[in-house]
Amino acid sequence: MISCQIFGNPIETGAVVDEEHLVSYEKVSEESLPETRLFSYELDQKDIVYGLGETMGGINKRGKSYVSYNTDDPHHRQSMPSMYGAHNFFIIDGKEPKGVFVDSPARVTFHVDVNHSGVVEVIVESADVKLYTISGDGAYDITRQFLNIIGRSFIPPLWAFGYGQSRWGYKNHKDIDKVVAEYKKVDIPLDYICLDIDYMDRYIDFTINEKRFPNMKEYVEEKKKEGIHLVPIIDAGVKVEPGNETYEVGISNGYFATNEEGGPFHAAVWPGMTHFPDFFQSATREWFGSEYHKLTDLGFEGFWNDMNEPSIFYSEYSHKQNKIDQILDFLMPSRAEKKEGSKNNSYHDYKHFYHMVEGKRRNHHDVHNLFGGLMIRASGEGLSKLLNKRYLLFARSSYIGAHRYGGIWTGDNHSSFEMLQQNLSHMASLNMCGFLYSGADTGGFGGNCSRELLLRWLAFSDFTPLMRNHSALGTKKQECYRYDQPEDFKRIIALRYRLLPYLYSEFMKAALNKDMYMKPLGFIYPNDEKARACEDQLLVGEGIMIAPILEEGRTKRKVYLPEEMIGVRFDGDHFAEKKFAAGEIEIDVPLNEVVFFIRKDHKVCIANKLVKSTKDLNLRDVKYLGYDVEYEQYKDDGESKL
Ligand code: MIG
Repeated sequence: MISCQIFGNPIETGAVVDEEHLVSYEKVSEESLPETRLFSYELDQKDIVYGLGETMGGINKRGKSYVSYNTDDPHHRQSMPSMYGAHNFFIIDGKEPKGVFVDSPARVTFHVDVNHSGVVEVIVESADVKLYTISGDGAYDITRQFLNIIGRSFIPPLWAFGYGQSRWGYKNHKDIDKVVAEYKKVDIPLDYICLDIDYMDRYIDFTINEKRFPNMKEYVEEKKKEGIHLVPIIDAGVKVEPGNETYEVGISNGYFATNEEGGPFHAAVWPGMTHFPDFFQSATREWFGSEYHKLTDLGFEGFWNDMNEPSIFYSEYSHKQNKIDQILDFLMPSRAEKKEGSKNNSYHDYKHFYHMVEGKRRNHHDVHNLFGGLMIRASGEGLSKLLNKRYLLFARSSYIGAHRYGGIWTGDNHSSFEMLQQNLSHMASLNMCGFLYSGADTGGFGGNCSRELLLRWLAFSDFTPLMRNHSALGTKKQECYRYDQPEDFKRIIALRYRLLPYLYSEFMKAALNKDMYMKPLGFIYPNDEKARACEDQLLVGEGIMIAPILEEGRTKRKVYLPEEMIGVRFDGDHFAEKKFAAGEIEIDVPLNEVVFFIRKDHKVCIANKLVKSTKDLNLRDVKYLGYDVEYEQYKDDGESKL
């Protein structure tokens, strides 16, 4: 049962599509209210609070406050209230389980049992809001109802499930060729390489630096023949420069967001001064989406969207303000701590930033959380018109609803085991709000990644739909071939490619049936307290449970089996199976092996042969592991639209 209370005059965010008319609507107040406590609930001691998508912390969100206010802050830490996305859906799983979705593009604060208060409170800054509440038979049922009303997840092509290599710092075709050649040399499969901002002409969207990539069209084609897709980045800001066609067309058609005087809003990001497309207007979305033809014409079929919070380095407003701000922050450290966000999200910038929303001028601050998601929508809608097959798209900032047009990655994490654990928790909560195609920067973006951490992280990423090794400029280079004994990396990545027939089948079934691909244990074993409390294991599709090593220096770990399962150990070549009774066991997991579990009465299909890229993968050439039952494998050509 889903009901929606409408307060004031909320704008249409596009989060809920409700194609089956499952929601009953009720207008609660005609007027917009000021900052309001929208929801409050007293928890029982055993209640679990699941959800909130891309927020820091564990699978159970109790004990913290979270603020939906999309923020580019590359110093990920447990105490940060906001990340890049606004995913205002959570579930209180107790005696009377309840799902709540706060549909508002403004700032929303969630206090979830802070200091053991036992209370969940939701505070909205703007009470023009739709409040959805969902009752049902437990957390899983409620999530499925929610996924039903927000619509089907984005579905990328099969190659997007391969292993991808990325790094901020690849400058030209020689750098890319080297990555391809080195991966070949160590015989590790690879499906795509991301092009970060340096492929562009001076960071100008939809351009190519022709000195660095002289014949891009031929080059893209040549790489595709080798089984490698190139995936360029597109940033939110369009460089202000006469001669930049995107800028000129944008200006003459009024496609850019404005300042108080009604002229285009200026702010500096990578290209220098930029204007931001006003993604709130459908004409702007259509135009920006069609700009991708400049890249699809060159043969590109996959893209990533960055800086779409939007992230702003400075503007004329924050610049003036910054000095005063800095002095005040220095004099009053508590003031600095209280201000949410980092240097790239300034209230002083956003205050001067306006959009046309449903025919009215609105200040950016009031609709902030929707900006990034609308860029995903513009890009996705454009790409589906331009290509007659599926596209890959993943972005940084998002709002629920954008999951229908693209996936997301979780931004600038760093090389630490804590971030690997965070990646696992994120997969649970992101799946709850439809972002099935997601993943983190494997190995960590900031900092230097050790051999041990990269191997353990890859062993987890083997199961996440987006499996991309990405790192920041200036950090230790993180490609697998740079570490000792690359054959160990090959063993771990080989598991991904052998398991692809199952992983792809389960992802596709989840997407097509509006289901989750990865789930917390408590969703499937709701009456098992140990399963409910489990923060370091996940279910992958219908049949697999994973229990990765998430701590440094460990080669053993405890695993909780809620029911009898078959443990599978993969050493790079062979799959050894062993049955375990329900209960707690301890397993050995050397650095170059992966162990996972097959649920009782389930089976898993694996590729007979290890391929070098999904180009050569035959989804029909499989054998089975696990129990002697039927398995219905989803198969298709991996690229036709659905
Ligand atoms: O200000 O394009 O999160 O993945 O490598 C940094 C450079 C901009 C942030 C992204 C990261 C990317 C980087 N970008």
